[in-house]
Amino acid sequence: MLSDQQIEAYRRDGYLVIPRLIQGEQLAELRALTDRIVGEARGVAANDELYDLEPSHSAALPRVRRLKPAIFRRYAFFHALARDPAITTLLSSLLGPAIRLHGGKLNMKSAGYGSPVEWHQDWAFYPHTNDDVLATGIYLDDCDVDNGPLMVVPGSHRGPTWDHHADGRFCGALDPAACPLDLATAVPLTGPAGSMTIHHVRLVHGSALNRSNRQRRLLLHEYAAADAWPLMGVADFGEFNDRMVLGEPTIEPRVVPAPVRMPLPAADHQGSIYENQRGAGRRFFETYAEARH
Ligand SMILES: O=C(O)CCC(=O)C(=O)O
Repeated sequence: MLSDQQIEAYRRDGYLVIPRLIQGEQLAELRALTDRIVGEARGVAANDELYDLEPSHSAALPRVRRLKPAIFRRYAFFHALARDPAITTLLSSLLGPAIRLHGGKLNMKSAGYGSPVEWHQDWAFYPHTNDDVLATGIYLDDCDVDNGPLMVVPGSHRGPTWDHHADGRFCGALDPAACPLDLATAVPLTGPAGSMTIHHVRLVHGSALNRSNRQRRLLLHEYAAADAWPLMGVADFGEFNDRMVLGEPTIEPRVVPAPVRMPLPAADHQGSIYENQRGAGRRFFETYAEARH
């Protein structure tokens, strides 16, 4: 369980880092399996159900940007890790006794060219009936300020839900020039391999291009309290309930007055946050990376 101090910090700042949560054989298997799946991208020509590819990817020189949610269906290891009691027990301190997995993915951020993720709130992608929703991120590699750590704006989860649209369509990124957010207060979430970050669904976050010579892989899991129902609807009720990772499901959503904007009309570039953000025309992290190097 989390301590009272950790719970208080999460409520105030919107994030936590749990150092070295995943260790030993479990971490070794996570890294080895990821290497194997990425190796199998050789020969893949275009984005598909499993792979989101860097713009510079070619079948001969595979460059994977993200492993998509299909990893949880295809690989028992990833399916089990998202449900590991070491994680769900911690999260019950924040989300209560009944928790559903909303989704997840593994972002690669490879050495030298790993793509940035522009500032955004996950809530803009998947608003729910209440905001007891968060994402965890497990670092597969040691992560410091140079290899593209997740960056968060403390306390921003208690503020507005910012506009994530451009030219009248959802684009998955907010416009820092149009939001009175002090990005100078952003904090990098760093830690040794196996550390786990936790961020609130409304927290503003992003990450820079990885120009270091070390990769930074981050396994993201999104979790919701069972009574937080997605406003975009439930396509398959059986599958929805199969994603319960702790406690019992409910058909009685809890509704709270959190500020919401719907991710509609849908992005021009569907597929992943990287694809969505192509429509943003905002490239905060390009100049950020230039300034740091
Ligand atoms: O990989 C990262 O650094 C950030 C990822 C993220 O925020 C997302 O995919 O929603």
